[in-house]
Amino acid sequence: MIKACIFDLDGVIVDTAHYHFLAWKRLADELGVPFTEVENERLKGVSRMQSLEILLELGKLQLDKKIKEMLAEKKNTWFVEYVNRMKPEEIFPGVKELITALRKKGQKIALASSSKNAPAVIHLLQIENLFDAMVDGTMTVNSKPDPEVFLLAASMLNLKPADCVVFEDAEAGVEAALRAGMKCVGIGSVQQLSKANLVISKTRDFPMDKLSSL
Ligand code: B16
Ligand code: MG
Repeated sequence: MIKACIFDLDGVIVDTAHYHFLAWKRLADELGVPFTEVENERLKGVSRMQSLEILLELGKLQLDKKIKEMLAEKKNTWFVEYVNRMKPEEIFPGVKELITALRKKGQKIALASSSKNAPAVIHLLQIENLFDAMVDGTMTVNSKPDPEVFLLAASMLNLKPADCVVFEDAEAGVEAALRAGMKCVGIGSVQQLSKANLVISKTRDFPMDKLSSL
């Protein structure tokens, strides 16, 4: 029986995925790396440094560790600039209502994000009180598609993986959820997220009556 709903942040609760894309695109342009929304799909859900590695691979660039750290930091500074302009109203429509309704049904709610900026984003959106547990990129060693972030969320809720369903917009995140032994609702296109148990185009479209039959 599903007892907890675990939410990814970027692309599921708020469109920070777009701000990640804008910041990576800016860096890619500086480096002369061809980069569009298509290539960006590979970066979703993946840690900052791994995302940079993918970008460098696309541009066939090999750089030393110090330069890579500087570039990752630069991208993050831009991302933080975009995010700091965000208003609480930028939360995806219907998400607060969905989480509140799930809580009323007795579901535990957790956040499980690869982002080290997740606590700041949650604070900006003023939604800390919606979560029983929060896991972010500072608390894990391995990022999605590794299941670590979701397993940690389940253990913080004192629940078994099989009791949890994950809401994810990234292919790497869907893989991580399934590897954790959890159910997964994909947010986005069926083509990209075909491995999920159910795919919906927007988080607010989740049919709550499907919770028990995922
Ligand atoms: P940061 P999520 C992920 O967040 C993003 O999808 C991914 O694009 C980003 O690279 C990663 O966080 C790390 O973010 O640079 O802020 O630590 O989708 O798992 O909520
Ligand atoms: Mg995401």
